[in-house]
Amino acid sequence: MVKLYFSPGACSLSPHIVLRESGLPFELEQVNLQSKKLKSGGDFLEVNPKGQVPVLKLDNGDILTEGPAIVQYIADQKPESGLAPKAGTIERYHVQEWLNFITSELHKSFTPLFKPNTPAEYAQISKENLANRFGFLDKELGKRQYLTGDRFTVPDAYAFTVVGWSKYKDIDLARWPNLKGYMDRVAARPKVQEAMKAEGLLK
Ligand SMILES: N[C@@H](CCC(=O)N[C@@H](CS)C(=O)NCC(=O)O)C(=O)O
Repeated sequence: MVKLYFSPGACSLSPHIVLRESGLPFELEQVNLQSKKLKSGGDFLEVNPKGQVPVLKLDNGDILTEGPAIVQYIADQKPESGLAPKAGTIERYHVQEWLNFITSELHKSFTPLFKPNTPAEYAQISKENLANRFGFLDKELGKRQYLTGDRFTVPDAYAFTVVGWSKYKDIDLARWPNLKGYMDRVAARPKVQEAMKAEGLLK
């Protein structure tokens, strides 16, 4: 069985959602990102020297890091789930295009907002960059239900996770109604609810 190393509400929520959406059996191992210790005991840096979640430990013991790679690996274990189109197709490249956009333009613009030593002006620039990207997302989501079409694929789990951090940083999504509607739509999915409950993010 694969094992997902996660921290509640962190970017590891994305592969956690994808695991539940895929139906692949898995177990969870909680990580303390400050102390780099595993909840069950043990040193997380021995699992991932980068000290970051998500990490997926495969059945054969291999370790896979980097969220965009992990979600595609999971989707490819269950191609019938439709969570990612077949590798090599233009539809798959569009999935990768979204994953790359989310990781580089959204995820890493949020990171300084969570660091206590980020200067206020830098935080302000990060928030402006995010607002600009949210404007783009809002236009795209005016055209379709999910990022790549009318069905949920792996970048939706990632976008939902990262855009969801807005609530911790006083960014009101009501400014972008299509994006807000999309967040509500993803949040209502039963497997998304299950993942959030398992991480203690929902009652
Ligand atoms: N490039 C990595 C970044 C992962 C990442 O930023 N993880 C954060 C949580 S959202 C983390 O583990 N932070 C702790 C740290 O960097 O020490 C990926 O895309 O998976």
